[in-house]
Amino acid sequence: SGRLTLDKIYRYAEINDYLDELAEKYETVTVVSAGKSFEGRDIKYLKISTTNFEDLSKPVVMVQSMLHAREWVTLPVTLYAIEKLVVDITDKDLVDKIDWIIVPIANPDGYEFSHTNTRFWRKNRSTGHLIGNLCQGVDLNRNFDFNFGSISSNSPCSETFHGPGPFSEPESLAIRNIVLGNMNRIELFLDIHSFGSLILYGYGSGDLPANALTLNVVGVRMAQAIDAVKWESKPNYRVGNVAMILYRVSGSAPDYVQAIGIPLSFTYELPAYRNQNNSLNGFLVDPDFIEQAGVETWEGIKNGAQWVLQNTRRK
Ligand code: 0X9
Ligand code: ZN
Repeated sequence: SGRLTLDKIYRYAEINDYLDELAEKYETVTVVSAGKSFEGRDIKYLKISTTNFEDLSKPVVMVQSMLHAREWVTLPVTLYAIEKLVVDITDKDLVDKIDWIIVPIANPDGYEFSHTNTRFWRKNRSTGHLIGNLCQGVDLNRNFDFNFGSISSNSPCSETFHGPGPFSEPESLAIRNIVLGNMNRIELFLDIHSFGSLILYGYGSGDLPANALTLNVVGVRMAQAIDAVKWESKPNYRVGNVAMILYRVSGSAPDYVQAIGIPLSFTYELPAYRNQNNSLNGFLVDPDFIEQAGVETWEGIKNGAQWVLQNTRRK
């Protein structure tokens, strides 16, 4: 709508208002709540369709951000993608021939807490597992039901605490329900994080999905598209299996999504942009770099979506 600018990081309530405004103003946009967070905030997402989202003929690309609270730059990047899909459409086919699901704030409680209390908060804010009154929160990217608990922390105080059980958290359940509700249509799932300049595919155990070669081809194409956008001081993206090029994980969202049969599922780790002290910190991003992040990341998303268009199983 033009109301949001790319020079600041908006709060949860502002984002919700913006999503509602978009839905009012544009016929292509529907706002849905995927359910409530632990503290009762709606986990809102957009369905974008130029025809009718309920007619099931088009492939769906799903993008989510802010599963980890402190990774602030992932939010404006997703808002930028929404703008390119709704307001300032430069790639018409991607809008006409694909339906989109966009979840800008997958972890609203953690996100707000990172504004009001602890800037580097990562997890959600659940209390089901507290030790005394300490160690709130579960790492939502360890709480999904794939290899649950095998390569993540059992300790509530850990930053990678996996939670009391698979899908113990309302936020991961909400994401799961979106995916299951659109099971046969989602052909590309992008979970946007920061930082590392990485395009990662499964599995976190080091085992490869049956279509790992395709995942690699698509990931490399996305990385090349991002790297082709020329900005200063931008590291090249690396592409690969998460366990081979980053570390081993279990219970992650993209692994679950891949394992249940969505063809292409990636973690998209943005670069560490410069902060206001001119040093690199992936979490504290100088607002001057928000637009750059948005433009670059859109190149990657767009390229992945173009692959879906050319290879969709629905045509
Ligand atoms: O550890 C994580 O959850 C992700 N990195 S972060 O620094 N944003 O916390 C990486 C998860 C990668 N998992 C899969 N691609 N399966
Ligand atoms: Zn993350």
